[in-house]
Amino acid sequence: MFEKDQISFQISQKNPLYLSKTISMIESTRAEDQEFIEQWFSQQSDMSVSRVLGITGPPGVGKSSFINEFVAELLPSNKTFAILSIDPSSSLSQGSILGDKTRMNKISAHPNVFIRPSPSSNELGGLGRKSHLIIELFRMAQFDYILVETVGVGQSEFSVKYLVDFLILLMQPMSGDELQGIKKGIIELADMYLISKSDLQDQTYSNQAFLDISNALHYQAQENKPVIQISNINRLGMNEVIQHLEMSFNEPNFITQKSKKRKENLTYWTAEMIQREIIQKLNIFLKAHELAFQDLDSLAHALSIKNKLTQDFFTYE
Ligand SMILES: Nc1nc2c(ncn2[C@@H]2O[C@H](COP(=O)(O)OP(=O)(O)OP(=O)(O)O)[C@@H](O)[C@H]2O)c(=O)[nH]1
Ligand SMILES: [Mg+2]
Repeated sequence: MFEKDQISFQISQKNPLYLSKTISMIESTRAEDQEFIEQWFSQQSDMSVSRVLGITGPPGVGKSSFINEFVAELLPSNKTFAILSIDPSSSLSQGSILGDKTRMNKISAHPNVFIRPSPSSNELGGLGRKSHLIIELFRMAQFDYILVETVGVGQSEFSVKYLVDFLILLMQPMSGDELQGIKKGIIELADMYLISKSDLQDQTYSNQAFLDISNALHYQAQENKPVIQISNINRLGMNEVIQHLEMSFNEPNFITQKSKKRKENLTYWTAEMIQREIIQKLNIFLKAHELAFQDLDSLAHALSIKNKLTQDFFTYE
């Protein structure tokens, strides 16, 4: 256990050791760790300057390589970066974690960059259970940029928007057909679309993808969202990406939107945290009453047990 004052000071200094220690406590399931972290968070002021960007897209599309290039481009301006890479496979193997870090080889050793791979839990379909609190920690440390890498699969495609201010979707179309499959919800969700690997010899697919996404946005009256062909190999599109981000973040409208979004995000995670605490308690309750489930010999019996235990649960201490 370390001192709260020490943590606050060291976090404000972006001390990597303390950031890691605090994240371990955030991720811990021990009640005393959770209590300590919540108390500590409650004492912090909510005055963040961070820009929180989500980078999402299918496996292998080039998310980590993009982060590597993007951060390398901005490092000379002396900005600070925290990167949370949420990996759905990392609970099974360490392979992809190493994968993400090696893809970020240009930036991983830089003192202004803190990279945290985080295993995802299955319950949120690709997002870590405590991702939002880790991002809050980075906000409190006042990193200039917080980048959240998530594989865009299933539910996480939709939950990730509650973690960030601005969502970037990477796509690598291999054939025109695949783009037909872009879900309407995703088009509405992202704030910027990047067609990755646009250095590949045959540009037909990249050009086609550009048209398809632009058309899809047009039909949904969202044509003001940028669609950019990029390459992480020859920096194609990087200046355009940075210019668009700069413009978006400085727009007066966006600043109002950002505080509205902050409220939406907090609402989502508060409900989420309540659900989780109730489920945790419910699991303990069910375990304590497992005997009641033995010898359920008829539907009538099952229903009466269900009613009795449901009632008991609400008065369970
Ligand atoms: N040709 C080309 N290859 C790229 C580009 N960007 C990434 N790659 C390659 O694509 C592969 C996957 O890149 P990553 O950056 O690891 O992709 P990712 O989306 O982070 O992958 P996961 O984290 O596993 O989902 C690697 O072999 C990269 O070298 C690019 O712009 N052009
Ligand atoms: Mg990656």
